[in-house]
Amino acid sequence: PFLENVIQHSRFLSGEYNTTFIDQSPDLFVFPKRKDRGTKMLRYIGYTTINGFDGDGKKKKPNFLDPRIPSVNQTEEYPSGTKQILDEKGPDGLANWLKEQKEVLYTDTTFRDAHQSLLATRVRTKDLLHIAEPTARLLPELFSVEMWGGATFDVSYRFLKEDPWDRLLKLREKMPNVLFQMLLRANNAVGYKNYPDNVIQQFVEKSANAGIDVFRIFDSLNWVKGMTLAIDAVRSNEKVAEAAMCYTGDILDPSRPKYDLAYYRNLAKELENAGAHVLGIKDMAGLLKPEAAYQLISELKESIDIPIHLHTHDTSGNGIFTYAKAIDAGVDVVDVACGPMAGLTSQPSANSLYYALDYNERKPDLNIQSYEKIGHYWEDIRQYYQGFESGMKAPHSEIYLHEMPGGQYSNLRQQAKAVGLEERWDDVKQMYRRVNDMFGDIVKVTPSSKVVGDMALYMVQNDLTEDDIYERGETLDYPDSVVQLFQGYLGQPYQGFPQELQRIILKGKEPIKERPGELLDNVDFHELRNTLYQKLNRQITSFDLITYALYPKVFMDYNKFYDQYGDMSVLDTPTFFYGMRLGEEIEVEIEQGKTLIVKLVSIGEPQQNGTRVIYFELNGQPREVIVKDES
Ligand code: 3PY
Ligand code: ZN
Repeated sequence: PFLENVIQHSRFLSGEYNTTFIDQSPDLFVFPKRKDRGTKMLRYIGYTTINGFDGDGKKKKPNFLDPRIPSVNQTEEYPSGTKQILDEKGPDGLANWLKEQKEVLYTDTTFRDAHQSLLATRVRTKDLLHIAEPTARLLPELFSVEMWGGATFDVSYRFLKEDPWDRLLKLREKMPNVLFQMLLRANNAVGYKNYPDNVIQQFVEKSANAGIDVFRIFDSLNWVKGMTLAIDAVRSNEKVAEAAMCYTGDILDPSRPKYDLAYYRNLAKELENAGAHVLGIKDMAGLLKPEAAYQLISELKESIDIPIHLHTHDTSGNGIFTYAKAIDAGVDVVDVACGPMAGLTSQPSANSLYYALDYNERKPDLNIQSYEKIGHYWEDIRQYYQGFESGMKAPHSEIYLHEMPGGQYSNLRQQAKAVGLEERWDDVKQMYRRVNDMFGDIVKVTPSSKVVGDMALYMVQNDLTEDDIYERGETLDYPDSVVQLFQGYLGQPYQGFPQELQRIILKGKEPIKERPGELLDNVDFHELRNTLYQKLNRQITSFDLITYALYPKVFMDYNKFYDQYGDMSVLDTPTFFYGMRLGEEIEVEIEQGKTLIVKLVSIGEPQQNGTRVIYFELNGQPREVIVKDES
């Protein structure tokens, strides 16, 4: 077990060790108590069988077909890809290589934004791992795979009870040839607020060590001053800094002059000067219309030297048309998702765009049959997550009116439902736009989009109009996020905050003008390590430490779950979400070469104290667990 501990150690896997590694890592000598792993797992399965996932109510477990996994020869060497170009030539060399390509390149977002936008970010590591190697072997021509960051970090711990660092390390092993890309919310890292500078620097360093190559960095107000720290951190780790400008408004609409072509041209220049290797255009709501895309990309191709990477969401159904125009104008890379995980609030389909570019000299150089086979897997896997679908069934052109980002639409709808506003969803959408205009027409992307959503819900819930805010706004208590935005804690919007509204919301509080990180003390990681050690009573990895700095409560809750149930990332997804059917038998590989066979034999009647006894067989031996029936 010692050797096993070493080779599975996150620092070993990430190459982050030296000769003192063993001396300084007493956790290598802490061997887990194996004997109760089975019982803990049965407790989880029993609880979920009775109460549903996360106690969310029992649901009948459907009969899912085994997913179709394309076969690949695992003994062959991997075909070389963009990862090898970065490793050989460095980030500047990679950017130059990119500019020389005649064909448009693809970033595949299926492992991150696609499921963030369609399935509430719920796709589990296990399901990613099964398709990771076929994807890397069959699609080595991809520019990158976006597989980390954004909401995946938080959701992994909070809902899926898995460690996102583990996801990154394991995927990296299976995909050694294609660049790994993440979405970094600049000084908000993978959270919703500004963090101290050394937290951002540490986070970037650890992510780079663990396998991220391309960091797409954006600020939720397009505030360049809020992005330079992250750009510098990525550069000093010799990774690719893709600085992104978030697209809002409509450059061709004369009635929306705030975000015109000149605005984006200047912003792109600033980002290039700030050290970006690649310029990202992050159209998070899918507002970039085809003609605007053509003019924007043509203009930027003239005015900057770095390659351009375009991201959109297909909410309106116009995504392929927008990409086709952007490709005609010379965009270097576009973000797409594998067919069955594409469209609507997700990215446009990789497969459809490929065919749309038939006989076009910029058609991507890849094997479309491979994409189709990989698509079969996603088609099957998506069934597991049907409980998280947003319910949007058709292209949604109202996006041009309310401008909600792809990932927010279903989320806000859930939030509205939770506060009893399901029937007033149309009002919420309209109010979202109204709030945007009241706030001075701001960029709406995590976390600024959340603030607009919070304010819209607050106003609809309390039957407040815009006039009410100006007339008696000083007597109202606004959501914390709204106050913080107007205090400047998310940075400064282009052309400033509307002053009258700022005065009303802040009620005498002074807003800040500095970068919030300048006012925050750096975290003392040494002290934090001791604190965490006291709490967890185990050796603390550097990944644990940075996670705790970002999300203390989420991380502690995750550890509590882990103590109670163990590592549930080993369960198959249907069992993880639905538990088991009576008489069903499953196999669980709890570690390489060690498989448990679990059978659900019977479920006892509820007891006086609200518990039930669940009878299992574990490797043929009877076992019972007692679980609380929450119904
Ligand atoms: C995120 O920040 O998670 C986003 O995807 C924003 O578009
Ligand atoms: Zn997106």
